[in-house]
Amino acid sequence: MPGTNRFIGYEVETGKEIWSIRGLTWQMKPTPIVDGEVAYILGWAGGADQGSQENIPAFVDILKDHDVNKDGKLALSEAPLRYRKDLAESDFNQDGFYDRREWDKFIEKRSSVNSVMAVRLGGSGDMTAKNVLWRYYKSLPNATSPVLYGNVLYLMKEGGILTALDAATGSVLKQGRITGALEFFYSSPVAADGKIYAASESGHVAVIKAGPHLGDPRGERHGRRSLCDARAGRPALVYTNEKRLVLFWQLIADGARTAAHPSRPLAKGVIH
Ligand SMILES: [Ca+2]
Ligand SMILES: [Ca+2]
Repeated sequence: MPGTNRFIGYEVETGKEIWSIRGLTWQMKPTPIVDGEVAYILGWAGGADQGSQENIPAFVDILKDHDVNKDGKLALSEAPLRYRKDLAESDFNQDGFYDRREWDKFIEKRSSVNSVMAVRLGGSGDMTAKNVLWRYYKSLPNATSPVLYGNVLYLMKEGGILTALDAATGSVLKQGRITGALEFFYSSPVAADGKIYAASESGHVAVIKAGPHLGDPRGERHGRRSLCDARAGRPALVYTNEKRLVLFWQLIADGARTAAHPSRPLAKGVIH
């Protein structure tokens, strides 16, 4: 299960933590993919792209220099100015002060790095050094989950940028923009019938030939705005015939209600 900064394996019967992987970003939205013994975990959070990390002093050191009234606590007003904006979210018990635990979590947050990573499952304790197979740091989606299809991992980023990664190594096979859908993507793409289907916020559904070369990505408007405004995660099922594309959306925001939305017939030539 992915959480703030760690991917954790729990014992199903008891919920006891068995192993973990460090290095996740601090705000996880996409759903990880598990394929056999390997999991693919994507996370993107504001201020955590590679290169924007900060070395925050340890709690004992920050108290030494900034506990002005010497009460053994760090008030927000005592914190260095450059930390205050980010610190607001780290006062977990909302008492206006930062204790050791809250400060340690702030250090972890400001050192976390956005990435998509492949990890081998299993082990015991901290498996970060042994089980991280690869990480990739660029063109990461904020909300959409990746799709693994064949040996390719697809990332659908807002702005209509689709990246195909070699699932074995994390290297980029192809990256391109989806013509006609250069906009936000909140619902996750799905794969079926040799194609990737991606629906944008305003209802453009792009059909892209799967594989390392991505064909020629194009978008055509087939959905309705309300459909994609649900920001509902991944369509549960997609099938096509010669004239019609059908998407079944899992409406998480509506309490696990499933809806089917047959689209207008596909324009000739959209499927590559
Ligand atoms: Ca103080
Ligand atoms: Ca506090």
